Amino acid sequence: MLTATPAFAQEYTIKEVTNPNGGEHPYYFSPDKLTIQPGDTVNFIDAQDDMHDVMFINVPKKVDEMIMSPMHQKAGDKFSYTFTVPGTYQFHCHPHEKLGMKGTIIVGKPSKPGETKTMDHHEMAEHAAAGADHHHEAVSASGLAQGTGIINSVDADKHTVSITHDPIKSLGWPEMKMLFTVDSGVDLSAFNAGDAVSFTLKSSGKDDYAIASLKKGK
Ligand SMILES: [Cu+2]
Repeated sequence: MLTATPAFAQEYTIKEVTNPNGGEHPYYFSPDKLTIQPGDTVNFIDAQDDMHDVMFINVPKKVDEMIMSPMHQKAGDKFSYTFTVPGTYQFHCHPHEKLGMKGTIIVGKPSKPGETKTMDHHEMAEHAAAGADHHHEAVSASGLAQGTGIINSVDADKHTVSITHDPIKSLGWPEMKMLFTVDSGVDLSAFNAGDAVSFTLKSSGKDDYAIASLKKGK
């Protein structure tokens, strides 16, 4: 044949990993960088029983849909997507976004500056079919989300508290160590590292939560 034969579409796997040893990077995608060709499919697979999802946050401008998985909870939970538009795709796991769980897929060749767009997945998630699990929906429905956990440290000057919280189902969050800003009305002098606490969260800005109330005991 004189014409070029198109390559067969390939399948790739990216694992959603919870590192049992914790450390600096307790959550990550493996691999977190992948180059594929248009028409190839990537399977994102939960590597263990833990909560992760996949949200594409920056994609080539010609992509006309939101690329977002439902929340994965069990080993083997899978989300597959076939990439047709060439360019650079960036994604993250929403619960672990701030812990650096993110990755990049290049389809064909990388996008040049200005050829990609940011996807507003927070807004779109509310309209997605799977949105019932999604925390923005949960929060807009109730205004507040409830949580429990153990205090790691208190910073009275900055009015923040570090809490290792239990899974917060309404937000789709697994157990995590998180730093929260606390409402000025809460007296932090009563709290110390090691305290078991219950708290309510309110949405503060697009992607953040603040503690609206805090009390001792789970
Ligand atoms: Cu994750």
